[in-house]
Amino acid sequence: MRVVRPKPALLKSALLKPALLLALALFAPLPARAEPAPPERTLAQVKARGHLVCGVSPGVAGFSVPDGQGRWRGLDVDFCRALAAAIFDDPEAVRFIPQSSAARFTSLQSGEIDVLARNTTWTLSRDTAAMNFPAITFYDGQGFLVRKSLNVTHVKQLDRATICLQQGTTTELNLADWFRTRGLTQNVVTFANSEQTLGAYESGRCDAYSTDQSSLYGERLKTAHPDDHVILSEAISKEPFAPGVRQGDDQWRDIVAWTHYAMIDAEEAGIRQDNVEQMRREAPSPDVRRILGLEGGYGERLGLTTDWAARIVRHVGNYGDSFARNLGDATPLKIPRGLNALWNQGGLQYGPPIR
Ligand SMILES: N[C@@H](CCC(=O)N[C@@H](CS)C(=O)NCC(=O)O)C(=O)O
Repeated sequence: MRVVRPKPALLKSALLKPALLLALALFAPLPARAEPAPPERTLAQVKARGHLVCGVSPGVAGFSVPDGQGRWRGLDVDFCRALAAAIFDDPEAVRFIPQSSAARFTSLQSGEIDVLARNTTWTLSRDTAAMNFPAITFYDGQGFLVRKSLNVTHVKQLDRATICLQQGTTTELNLADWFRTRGLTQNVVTFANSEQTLGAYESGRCDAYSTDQSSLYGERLKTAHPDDHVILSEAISKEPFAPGVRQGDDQWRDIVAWTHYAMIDAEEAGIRQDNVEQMRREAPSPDVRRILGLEGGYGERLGLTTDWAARIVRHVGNYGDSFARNLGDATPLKIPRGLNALWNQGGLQYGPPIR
């Protein structure tokens, strides 16, 4: 509330006019109102608990999926481990809670999870629904998986086709918009999870399976005969994936944002998981020194330690390390860097400076 103080001239005349004086008394500056309750301090809660609680997808290859030993793996999983590394110097200090598409936002709101790292698209309606999206960790778009035998190469050839997709996602509205604006007809069948959606597609119930292109790489490999299916090259939407946090905790929002930027900036500066110790010893440039905490107290400004970013790269790697390990050419998925290349290599991944 803005407090309006009476001007001196007005005060003077008020002394002469008791009625005005009374009015002024009534509108006199109120005692300062109680400050709003301090925002929830997620970092303090995480530290007190001794581990991070991270909401992830139940099973999207390359992003978050338990391996044969039950160990969670993927780009989103690495992001949570990077946060745990920055906070605890321990990438294992994190508990993963699988989240369905429909329940993920409620889990964040209720405080069940500290952060949602789950192939989740940043949209205005989600951003204004009591959550924030601190940084884009993966740029994607909505795609289509179809049988090669259909001989479809463009999405518009799916006019009147039956398309399987998942409830509680951005997919349904994108599809309706795209088909309607082109005067095309779509028959949509929706399912509660990706297992059911893929099952329906494989059984022939639908002509196409539509979701984020990055998910379709893994879904295709789950089919009995991956070579019988193709992912169309066209994307019909923008799907910027970002971790989600609750509104009202700027410190936590900063930590989540800068964990991603530290991984991007480290890649740009040539600091990798396999050379981070050598980089710390040799500290070849001011940029490297600042990122690795040899110069300036940037980690402390986040409520972390000086070596927060060094911890991230040592335990998890830079963004390129994580991308290569989970999605790149050395993995079965072979997802191109594309829009997720660094900004100076033709992509969109751009970390603000650590300084
Ligand atoms: N990026 C989209 C879609 C995210 C999404 O939920 N995708 C599904 C389809 S692959 C998924 O992750 N399913 C995992 C599951 O049900 O196990 C969004 O944020 O709405």
